[in-house]
Amino acid sequence: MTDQRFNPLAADRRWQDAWASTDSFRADRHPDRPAAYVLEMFPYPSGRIHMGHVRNYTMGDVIARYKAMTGHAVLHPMGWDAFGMPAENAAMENNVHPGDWTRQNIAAMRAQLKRLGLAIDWSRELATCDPEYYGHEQALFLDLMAAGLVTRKESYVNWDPVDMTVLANEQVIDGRGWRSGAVIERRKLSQWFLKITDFAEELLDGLSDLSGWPDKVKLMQENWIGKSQGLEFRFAFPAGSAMEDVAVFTTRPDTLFGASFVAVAPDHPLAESLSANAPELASFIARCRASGTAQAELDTAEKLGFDTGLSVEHPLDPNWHLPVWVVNYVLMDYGTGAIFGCPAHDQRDLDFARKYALPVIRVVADGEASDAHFTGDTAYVGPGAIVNSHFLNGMSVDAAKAAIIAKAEAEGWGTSKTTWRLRDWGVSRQRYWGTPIPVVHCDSCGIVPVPKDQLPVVLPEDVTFDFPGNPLDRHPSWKHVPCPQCGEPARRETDTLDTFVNSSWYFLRFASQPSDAPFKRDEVARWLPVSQYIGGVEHAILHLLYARFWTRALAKIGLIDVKEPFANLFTQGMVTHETYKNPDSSPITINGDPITINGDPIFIGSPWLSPDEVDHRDGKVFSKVSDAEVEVGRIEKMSKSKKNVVDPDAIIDQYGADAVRWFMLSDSPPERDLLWSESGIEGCWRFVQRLWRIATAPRSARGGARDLALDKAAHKTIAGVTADIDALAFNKAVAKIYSLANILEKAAPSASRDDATRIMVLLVAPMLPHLAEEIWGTWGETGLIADAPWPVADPALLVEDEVTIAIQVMGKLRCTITVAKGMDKAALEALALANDTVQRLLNGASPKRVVVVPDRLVNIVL
Ligand code: ANZ
Ligand code: ZN
Repeated sequence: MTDQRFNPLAADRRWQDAWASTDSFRADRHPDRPAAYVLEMFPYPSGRIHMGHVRNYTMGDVIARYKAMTGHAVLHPMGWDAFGMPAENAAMENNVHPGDWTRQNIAAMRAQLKRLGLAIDWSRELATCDPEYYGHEQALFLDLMAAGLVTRKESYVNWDPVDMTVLANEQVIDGRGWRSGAVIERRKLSQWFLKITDFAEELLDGLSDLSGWPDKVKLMQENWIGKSQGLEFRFAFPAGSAMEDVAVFTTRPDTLFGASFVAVAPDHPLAESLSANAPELASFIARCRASGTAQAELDTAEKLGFDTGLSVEHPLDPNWHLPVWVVNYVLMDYGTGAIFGCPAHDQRDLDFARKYALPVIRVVADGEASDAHFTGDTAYVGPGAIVNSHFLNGMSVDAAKAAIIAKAEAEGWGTSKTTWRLRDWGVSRQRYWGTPIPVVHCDSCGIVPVPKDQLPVVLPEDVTFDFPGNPLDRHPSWKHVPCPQCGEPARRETDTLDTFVNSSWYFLRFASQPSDAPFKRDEVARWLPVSQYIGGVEHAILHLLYARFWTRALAKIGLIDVKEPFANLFTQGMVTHETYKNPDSSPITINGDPITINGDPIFIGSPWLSPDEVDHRDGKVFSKVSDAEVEVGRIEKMSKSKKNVVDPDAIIDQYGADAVRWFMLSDSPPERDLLWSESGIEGCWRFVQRLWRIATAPRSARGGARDLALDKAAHKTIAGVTADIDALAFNKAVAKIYSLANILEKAAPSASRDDATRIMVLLVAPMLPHLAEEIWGTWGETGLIADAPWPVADPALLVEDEVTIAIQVMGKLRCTITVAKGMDKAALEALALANDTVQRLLNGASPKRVVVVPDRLVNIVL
């Protein structure tokens, strides 16, 4: 006698133990099978798993289990992206060592992930903060260095003078450090760079082969790489001037007759040299430098300019002089660091020209509008005929571009030029919790790589975080080492690598983990490219571009044979929840005015309540604390700041892993957001119980008659679910399983029902693995269902052998009949005429004519 109910708490544990003790998910179990590498972006060990992780890992798990059942050797690993700032912040705030904090978080999150019953090969688990991992990373860095793909150069960085560190552009908010709040300075520092720009063309061209990637991600990468074709040319100062020409880059040489000024970046050598004798210009430049280096910030910031009083000659008309300005929106590190402004056809130039009352000349007709005098505050950037431009008049924009470039090249004052937005990747971080850059600075030998047999360069444990700056730099002994080349006293590099380096090759290390090398070449060849990669779209650019770059760079230096790491990419939607406004919290005020920080009011208590701090009654929501009614806020991505999070552990305790997994797959298409609801998870739990009842209902005596309709329904479900999982349309697969369950619930005992039930349980095994194993065991099947073969649909049972025929009288649809497919005309006509509705309409008369289209319709003409 089986239990009336499926008990997830007992079953989850039992099957997780069974999978572990039989090494069910070891990637090396089936060396003879074709490989399938299923990977979800590895988590940052922040402390606890959130629902976004649960959704991500459940999807990957369904694919991994499905691949195993369809005869693949599956690599489905898990690891930890374990370096980075939050660990150092925790160290500063709570006085814990970043390593201890990280490892505790890993332990907690590993335990949580295991409760989901993921089919992971835990023997390959890695953490990027392990010296075994980052030591190999250091070796790869040295290989890239030897190949000339690493450089050290001066560059402008965002410098936080309080935290004494370089900040990424995203960490500068309104010109201040995100953590310290200090005003950010632009500083020139010597930094390590990886030469990703050497691969710009390849990385761009390679996108066209990535047919398994979402178009939006490819487009974002394309824009980020930013290939621009245009003209580079020089503006000369009038004859007699000793000043050097100003080189500019433009993508719109067709607008050259619409030029109204020339502008250089504050860091342009011309601006710098002029500022030596112009204190006002010097202070203008200093003001520009006080803001961050982020493009987005510069694009939206107010346009500022300084008129140098100089002017240059127009290349096509030496009598036409253009004023030279220094402006804040031109960057030194793009193009040549100087532009000509054409306000009528560039919004930034127009904003600038209107502010400083510079001329605005139309040179591209906007429909009928062709007047040289341009009005309004919106630049015209569309296509059109060139106007007010001498020999270019009447040409299209493209034709005029080509004409000017040809003329410039023929006359020798300019050349056609390709410019890239992509910059070399600055990987230096003045932080402790990262991979030490494995070089030594020696006064006599310069920069000396640490010999490979001395790797890993291990982080010292005894560091302090009680004051700002880089703990590696101020450590009393760590950096003092003899030079590996001459043996004289020298200094270790104290910069560590950007954490994006850690995630740029972890997928290679998962494929094999030798101790004496980063990976085995043949294992990389066996497993890569990743068959299915899944993660958040927030990684569309940086992580995915860096990983593509590393893969190509390692291929170029001959370490691996694969060029693209991820054959198929899927970016899943977010998990969302209602927000609840705390009725018992109020803004802190002074004299009735709320106190704000960065524009946000400060509250007494949190302004939000979490889902378990509220009660739902009679369609309303109340605070559990005060019983006051709660205003329900917007549905938003689950986040700590809005407190609208649901803890996966608590949900698993209550409903079991399978119900949570089922919820993650149901309802929403996987690329869309998924709204978490209490009623939704309850519904999933009830469905798990229903499947248990269906599967454990008494079986028929063997050998009974077959139920053809049920056989067909079951095989159609196999075909449908298989196609849906292949397309990652998990919600559609779920819907098909619901309808088969409905049919089975009503079916009388028969051999067909037993077979269809078995099929259904196999089909849900990747999604509800604990329930499926429990049923499998109850049935006395041998082995684990995780190892069972995926059902195959019988093509004969997929054939649609009934069709619906429309019956029309005088062209008007009157009714339909269902008949065997392929029925001949005479039989169809007879059936139609015998139909009750038709008989009534005929009223004893005989039809003039009957038109029959087999398998489609019968039309009766009276
Ligand atoms: C004249 C012009 C006329 C431009 C016009 C645009 C429109 P993309 O496509 O992004 O490559 N530019 C060039 N160097 C710059 C720099 N260092 N900082 C800021 N802006 C710069 O953009 C190229 C265009 O951006 C160039 O074409 C230049 O302005 C500007 F109707 O030249 B254009
Ligand atoms: Zn030396």
